[in-house]
Amino acid sequence: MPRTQNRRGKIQILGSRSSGLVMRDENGPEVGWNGNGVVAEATVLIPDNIAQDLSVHAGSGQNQRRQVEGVPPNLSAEWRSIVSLIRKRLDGWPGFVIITGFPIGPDHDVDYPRRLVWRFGQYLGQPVTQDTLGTSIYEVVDTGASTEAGARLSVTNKRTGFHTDNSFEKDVPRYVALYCVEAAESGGRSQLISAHTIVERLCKIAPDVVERLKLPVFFDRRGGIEHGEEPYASYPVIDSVEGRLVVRYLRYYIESGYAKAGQRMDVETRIALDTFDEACAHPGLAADFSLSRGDMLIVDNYCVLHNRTQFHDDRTRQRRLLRLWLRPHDEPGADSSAGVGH
Ligand SMILES: O=C(O)CCC(=O)C(=O)O
Ligand SMILES: [Fe+2]
Repeated sequence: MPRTQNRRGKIQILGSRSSGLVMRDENGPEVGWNGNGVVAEATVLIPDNIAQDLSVHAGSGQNQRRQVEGVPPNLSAEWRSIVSLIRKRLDGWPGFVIITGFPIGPDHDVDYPRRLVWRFGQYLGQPVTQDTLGTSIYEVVDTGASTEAGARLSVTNKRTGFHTDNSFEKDVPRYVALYCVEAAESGGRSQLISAHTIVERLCKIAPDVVERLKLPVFFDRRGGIEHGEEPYASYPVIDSVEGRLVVRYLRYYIESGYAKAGQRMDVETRIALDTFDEACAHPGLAADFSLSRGDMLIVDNYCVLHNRTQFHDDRTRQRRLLRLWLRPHDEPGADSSAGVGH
């Protein structure tokens, strides 16, 4: 039985089953899957009557000050059971959830989606900041900025490549939530891949690659730095925290991380990263779907990589997603108001 092990924990690979492979983190549930078969299981529809309840709460108070409120003490039993189903999908198998049925109509004011994600997000976890400005609700929109000039991929219309968010900072946010306010005219599909599936595959076909990826590589911090800090950092791609697999990856930022660190990437590292990319590109491994207006995707950012395909906007309407990074309420440190990274 292949087995990966690193500094802080163990990831045990148990075998495979038809819907994907079965792995067990030391402290985690069975995880690992491939293909689109999981999408239906990962989809949660919010029934109309319950959705209306959220809509009423999010419906007023334009530009109100956003306080971190946590789970409302009077949250209804229906909501509690939906939240627990979502947490089950996120913390167990398959490690992501697509939530449909959030009310979003033409009459809602522009700030309404922000209030809605802010309120709903806190049913699941505590929002953490996403940049040096302290942004907690981050707009994913094509601003026309250039990645060559230092912009993050999330503000362009480019394919992002399979990645995990904030891979270049010490604290990796556990949940990444993306709420679709407007879909693109074309493209902008979501693709997800199980890190467990990739690691298991690599253990089988290229164990030396796994060994290399457990050692640090450079990452570009993409502007997320305070005065005097280095613009790059180094972390392993394959790591674990308290027995859970944690993958940090974004190939473009790794390439520019080496450039910023003034380091040449050695051949062994390049082969390891290429092999990781090839594993992600292996046919049939990724779940592939489109988010429609009003849908929310949430991934366990420790062990599910996401890719956004290139997109094209309508001349009058831009694709727009709102992104939250959440720390589950029951995770250590969740009651602190400090954000992750920068
Ligand atoms: O545009 C998307 O669908 C997601 C972009 C992305 O990966 C992110 O904002 O983290
Ligand atoms: Fe992302």
